[in-house]
Amino acid sequence: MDNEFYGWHRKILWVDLSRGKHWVEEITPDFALQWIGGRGFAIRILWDRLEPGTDPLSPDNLLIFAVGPLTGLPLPSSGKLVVASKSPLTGGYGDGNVGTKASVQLRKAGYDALVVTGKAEKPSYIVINNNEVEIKDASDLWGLDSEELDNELTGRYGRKAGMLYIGPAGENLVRFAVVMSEKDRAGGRPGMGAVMGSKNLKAIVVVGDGDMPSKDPDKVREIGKEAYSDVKKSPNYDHWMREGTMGILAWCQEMSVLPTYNFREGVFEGADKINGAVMADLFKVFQKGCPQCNMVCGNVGEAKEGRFQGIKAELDYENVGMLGPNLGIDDLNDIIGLVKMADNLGFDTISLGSTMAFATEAVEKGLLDPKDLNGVKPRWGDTDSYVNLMEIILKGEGFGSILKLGTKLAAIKLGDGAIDFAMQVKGLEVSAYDAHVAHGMALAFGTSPIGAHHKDAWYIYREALRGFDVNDRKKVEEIIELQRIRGGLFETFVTCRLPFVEVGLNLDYYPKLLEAATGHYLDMNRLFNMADRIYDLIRLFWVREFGWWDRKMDTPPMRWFKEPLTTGPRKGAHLDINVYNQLLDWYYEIRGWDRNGIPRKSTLEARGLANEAKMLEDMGIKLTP
Ligand code: PTT
Ligand code: SF4
Repeated sequence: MDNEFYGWHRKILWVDLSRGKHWVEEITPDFALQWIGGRGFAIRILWDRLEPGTDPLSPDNLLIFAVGPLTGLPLPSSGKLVVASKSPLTGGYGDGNVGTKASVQLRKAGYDALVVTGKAEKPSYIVINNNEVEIKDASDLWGLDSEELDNELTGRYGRKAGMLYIGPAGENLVRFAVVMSEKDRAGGRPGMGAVMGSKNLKAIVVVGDGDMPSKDPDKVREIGKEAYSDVKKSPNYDHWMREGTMGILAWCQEMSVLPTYNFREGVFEGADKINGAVMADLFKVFQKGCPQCNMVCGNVGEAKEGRFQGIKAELDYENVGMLGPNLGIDDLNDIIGLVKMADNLGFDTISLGSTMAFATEAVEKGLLDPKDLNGVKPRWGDTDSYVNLMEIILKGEGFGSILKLGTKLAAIKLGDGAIDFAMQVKGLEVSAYDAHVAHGMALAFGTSPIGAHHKDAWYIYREALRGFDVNDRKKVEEIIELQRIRGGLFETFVTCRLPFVEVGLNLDYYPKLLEAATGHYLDMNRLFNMADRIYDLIRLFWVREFGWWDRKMDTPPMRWFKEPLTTGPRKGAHLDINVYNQLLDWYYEIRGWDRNGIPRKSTLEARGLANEAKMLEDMGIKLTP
């Protein structure tokens, strides 16, 4: 069987920064076929190799970069990579997805994944040049921002080199620091940048010259070519190329789901000044994208006036939503400046926007004294106050030392009901969709395997089409289906999901491409089963870390239940806890989990996770049969 095994290098590169050593571990064909790559590899490695209870910022935590069997191949939008770790923001499983040359270079260098453990004695960076691996001194790079660092490393290693790095936020262990690449690609919202910083690891540079293994490269090229052509034929293609993810902002306003003033409202009075059309007409100066993509969506806008005049930044919807309306800012010139600061410093824009909005409201309500923010008084729409607040969070000054831990811990520290307006689930801040009107999207946030991210099930669009007020079992089935496709298939094959989501690329391409690349055809049933196995194992990981679980952990912030919208066409709307609980019951039932959200023993056995079930029982965690 081994000789006929294609599609994977079957090699995982381990680097131990404490001991200054590296080695390669081989994975078996069974491992590859069961877990495919990306998120599948990541959770399996974390489950097997991370000691339960490890402090996420200790040397023992593992930082994993994993590609998949389709990554880097000549097919739509395949230049992606998953970064994963035990999260310092949530205490559970965390991951993110970065579009970067580093994904392709890692494959060409001959690896399916890189796992970093230990902590370097002094600031360091790793250089991987095919099978040569060096740990180098990064004392002169420490403190550089993303732009400076990228320029410096490009000067040293050339444009071909793939790079992953952290900004000062990662160095300062801000719990929502991301891993950056190519100046403005970002991944690992649940603090993967802080994990990198805790290891004294400033950057990873990868250069590869080898082949990417495929069973039938001609077939991959042929199917890939057809898929590229379908992408371009999509009726939405031209609009997508013009506005990218920003195209959704006007729709969010229309639907009352645009996060406004810390998710108090779903419509923003300044929305018309910052939407996709305005971005494309008045601010866009060029667009860029990830490797192998023919629908590039990195729209770079330039500030035309004001304090940030001449600054350029990539304008994705989430960045604009969270650093615009959610802070009451209606000027794209200012938003560009804030996004650029976040990219350069290496903050996650979503959690940053949410944390600054939380602080604004806490000050407004008298729960937080500006004196504890070094005199900075954050105010809706006041960009200068947010520039200053960002610095305070970065440096951990005053209450900034708590805000840098994210909204959940900050709310616990403040008490007095602050947790109701800390817009997070499991500790990860909600992405840029207000869910006052949307029980389905609320459930998607509640059950996302990393905390409140939209990546696994961006259900809001489908939910609007079906009707926000139809809260039936089918809604839950659709959410789970999306989780299987987006969180399962795309995060393990490791390609961008946007060809499927935004221009409607037929999903049938993916099993066919997998077969051409690996020689194994997995139909949708088998793929969904694989996705469910991953979801189960991720949930077990959380339960193992926490030692308990209950449905509150899968419930979105109380603001959406208790405080109706006060403006816009859906004025008065709010979530209903009984409706939410019914949806959650159905969700658990369909997944084969018990009423507390813990996978049943029978479910785990059916998925080949009997040993993992036994481990939990040995730890004293009772599983329902
Ligand atoms: C993703 C999250 C998102 S989701 C956005 S914008 W989006 C934010 N982008 C940030 C940024 O930029 N700078 C910054 N400092 N922080 C940021 N945090 C936010 O991170 C991204 C694209 C986008 S743009 C999306 S939806 C899709 N996400 C994919 C995914 O998750 N999986 C997948 N297989 N394909 C995807 N394709 C799309 O990729 P996280 P990127 Mg990102 C400036 O990282 O942790 O997953 O959070 O990766 O290379 O920047 O591409 O409207
Ligand atoms: Fe990257 Fe956008 Fe292309 Fe996806 S669609 S690969 S995020 S440029």
